[in-house]
Amino acid sequence: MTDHTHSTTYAPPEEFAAQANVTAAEYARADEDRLGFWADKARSLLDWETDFTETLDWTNPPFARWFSDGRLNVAANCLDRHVEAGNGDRVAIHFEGEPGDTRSITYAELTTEVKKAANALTSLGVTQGDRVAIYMPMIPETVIAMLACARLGAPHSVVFGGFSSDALHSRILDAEARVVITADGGFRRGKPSSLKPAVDAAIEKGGTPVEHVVVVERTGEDVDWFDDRDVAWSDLVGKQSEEHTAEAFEAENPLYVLYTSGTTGKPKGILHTSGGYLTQATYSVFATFDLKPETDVFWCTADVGWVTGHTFIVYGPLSAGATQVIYEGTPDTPDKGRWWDVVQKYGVTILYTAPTAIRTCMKWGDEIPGQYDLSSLRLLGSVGEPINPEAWSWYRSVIGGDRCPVVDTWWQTETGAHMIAPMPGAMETKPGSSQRPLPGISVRVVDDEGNELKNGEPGLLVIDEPWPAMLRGVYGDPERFKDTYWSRFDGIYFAGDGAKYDEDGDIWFLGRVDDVMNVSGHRLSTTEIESSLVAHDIVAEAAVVGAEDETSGQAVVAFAILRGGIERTDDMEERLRAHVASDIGPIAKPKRVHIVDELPKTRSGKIVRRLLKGLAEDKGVGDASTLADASVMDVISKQVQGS
Ligand code: 6R9
Repeated sequence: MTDHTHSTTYAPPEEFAAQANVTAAEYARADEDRLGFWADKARSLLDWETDFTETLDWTNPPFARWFSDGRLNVAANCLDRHVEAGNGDRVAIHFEGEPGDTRSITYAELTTEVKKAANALTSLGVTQGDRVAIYMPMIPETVIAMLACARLGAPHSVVFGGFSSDALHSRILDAEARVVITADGGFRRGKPSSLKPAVDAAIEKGGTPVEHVVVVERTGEDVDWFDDRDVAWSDLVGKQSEEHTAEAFEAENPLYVLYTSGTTGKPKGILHTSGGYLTQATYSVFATFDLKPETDVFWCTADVGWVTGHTFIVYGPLSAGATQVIYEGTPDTPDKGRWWDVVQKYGVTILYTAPTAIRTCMKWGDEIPGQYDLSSLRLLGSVGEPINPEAWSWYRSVIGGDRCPVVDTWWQTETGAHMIAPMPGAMETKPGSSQRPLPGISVRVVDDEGNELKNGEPGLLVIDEPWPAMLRGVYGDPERFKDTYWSRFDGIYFAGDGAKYDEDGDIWFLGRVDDVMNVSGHRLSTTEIESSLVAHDIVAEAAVVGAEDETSGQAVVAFAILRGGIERTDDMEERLRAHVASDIGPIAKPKRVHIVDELPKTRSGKIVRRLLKGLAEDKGVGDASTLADASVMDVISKQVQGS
């Protein structure tokens, strides 16, 4: 059997290691005194109006309190302090609109805009503790709105702009938001894509406490207007004073509620608070991304509607004083070179994106990035799914010119910030592995009984010590918080991911636990078989499911998308089955490999294997409403029936 964990590792370039923010000594320092380490980080990375005396209160687990008698203002840490330190002229945001309009906003300008927006929200009656829903495209006003809420101590709940009015309705209800901030729409795939009508429809459904809807004009499209509740952002914010003093709030003041893309059941409102979250978010940016605020240009391609956008577009980079790029639209508008054009244009040095995007670019072919100057890049990051070694290697060589370390960062909405990722200047990086917990973070891989599995067997990832950016609960539902995360193993956080150690002690993720297959009594990981398929030179992307099977319990059924320019032939399925069998072992040989044009993905790019499982088991398509594009299931379904 080929073990994908026996891979080449890559040492950082010498110059990179020599200037790195984090060296190997940091692990030892954190291991010696974990709480002392985080207390130092909180004090050195953030400005506190009142210092804290207690680092962690864990007397009432699983409800943690970090730095709880300290006081700070999160927005002032992201804005005012940089201006006061003389960096007001530094660009905070290079905004690139999809149609090609651009704006560069300095820290001084962003601070002024946030002060005005905070005054505007105050004029609508928003005060500490009030929830504000935000339903926006990827434009600077989204960041301004979030920071204005933070400045007032009013938790925001950002709802991804691609979600339906139903999803928005249930989230507004659950969060009891009295104010919604939205836009007429944004630009996607070369045309305006509306948002305000979904807000109107959500309120129409009834039962919401919404009193005010603030509307940013972005596309200029006509929208319905309700004088009793709608107000234009430009009118409301435009007339406000530029003076606003940020009040300090306690470290545990709620910062935001973010609903996780639940596959089943009511979405969970993940609650994050201020001091601990901002400490670990800021640390992640300096440690994993090795940020040098004076010289780097950081670009996280996520949407701000996901946790990755919260932590790595808004709070982490701005608290760290970074210059970053925000791009509004899709990677193939007006053509498939758009991302690389953005990298070249702004001299992006650190790029953070998802495996699904990397595989899509692989599929489009090396010639496209090859037309651009990507030499500004010095570090590449990945997040969202296990990254196949093949995609990792492609990313490193084609995008990173064989010179940029690649950091695969494992974390969750619930963890708030990075948990497992290599420190790029302190170790060799390894294709496909997230490697080690960050300094100050403690995790284990355990079996069903909670015994640690050090020997390479697949198990479950748990976090066995509280961490500063941990979720503080499920909004309004403490029982669900305990049941979901803390009941599987007593007092230990259960992440829901399968994982294993390799012989070097590096961690490999095997997909969600519900993605682990059991074929004839053998536990097989969907991720491993997908990686094997993607390593074949005709395959761009693959998804694998365990379909019910009379003889083997589950059978491996694969769905594969061909690379650009490869013509479909009759022998392909057989070749791919044989490839997996020789690569991983006969037990992993797929029963079927369906060649398809699309895979079902959520709006954050995660493959929804549940739907493919339904198809593979002949049970029909199932509920496709969480998909970015619900029509892909029809396409796939026809292709599967025809093959
Ligand atoms: C940040 C984010 C969390 C789930 C997580 C895991 C998967 C994320 C990963 C990864 C393997 C990585 N995941 N990063 N799996 N390697 N580097 O994506 O948050 O949307 O809450 O998803 O995503 O399954 O449990 P969220």
